[in-house]
Amino acid sequence: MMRIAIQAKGRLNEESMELLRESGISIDAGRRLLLSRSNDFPVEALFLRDDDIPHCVAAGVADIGIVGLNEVYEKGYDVDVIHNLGFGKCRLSLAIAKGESYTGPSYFNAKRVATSYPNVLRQYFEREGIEADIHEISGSVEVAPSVGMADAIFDIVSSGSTLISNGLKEVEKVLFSEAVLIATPNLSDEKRELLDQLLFRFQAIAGSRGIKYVLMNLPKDKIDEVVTLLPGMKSPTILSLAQPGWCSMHVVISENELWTRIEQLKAIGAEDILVLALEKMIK
Ligand code: PRT
Ligand code: ZN
Repeated sequence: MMRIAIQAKGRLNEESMELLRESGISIDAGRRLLLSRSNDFPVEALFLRDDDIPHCVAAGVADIGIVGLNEVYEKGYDVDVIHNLGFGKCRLSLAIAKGESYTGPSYFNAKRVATSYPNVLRQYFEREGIEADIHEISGSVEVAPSVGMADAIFDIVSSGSTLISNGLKEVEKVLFSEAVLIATPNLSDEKRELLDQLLFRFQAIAGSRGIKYVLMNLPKDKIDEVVTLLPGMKSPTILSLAQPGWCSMHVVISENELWTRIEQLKAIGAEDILVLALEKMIK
């Protein structure tokens, strides 16, 4: 039995639970228990505040966990970062009042900077050789400059709209973060095997993101042209149709080039094109 630490509520909870669900691991979070067992995989979920996840995993209270990389770096505990999960993307950035002119990192010398991430910020200033005054505050960091508590802030930025609505501008992007899977450093062989099974499932899900499964009817003499158009395809699936000279061809196409490819396929002579969601791609 392996124990996975998950954020109890907040920005990472829903997508963490969804990732487990898509991996065939259903956990009944509805009952709001601290600890909840899955019936279909030897794993139990421990629901915690995100701040507590790195420590719990480092101490072996949980074997693995899903948490933002920002928290892993800030807390500094000894955990292995196993896999980037592709959600909860954000960055830790320095921001100053919109009207200030920014001259580079040396701007922060002798400035007061408010943040909930003092350790990441201290390391950045050390690397840059800057002596600033770090004020640790636990919330509402973005209002610190307007109330005269600080000259600048160091905080999580995602869309940037919180900065704009507080009259601030982002001037240095210090750390890019996303949700990551972390593990305690000394996993037993048995748990390592469970972790590998879990990773295999996560990778299959990640591999299918942004990919569509496309079926089309195509004159057989156009097969080579389509294969040239989509060179990534090792060997396309082709089925003969009852109508002589025609086949059904199946390909996978990445979502960001889907419409361009479909126009090209139509121009080649493809008809009755079906685009289907691809749930998992197992290589
Ligand atoms: O209760 P608990 O301690 O578990 O949760 P929390 O309130 O500490 O964290 P939570 O749920 O807000 O965030 C969890 C994790 O989500 C963070 O540690 C990041 O890894 C990640 N994440 C991704 C974000 C954001 N995007 C984000 N936009 N965390 C916070 N924000 C906040 C940010 O603090 C700022 O106030 O959103 C605002 C900025 O957003 P934009 O879009 O206006 O730039
Ligand atoms: Zn938190």
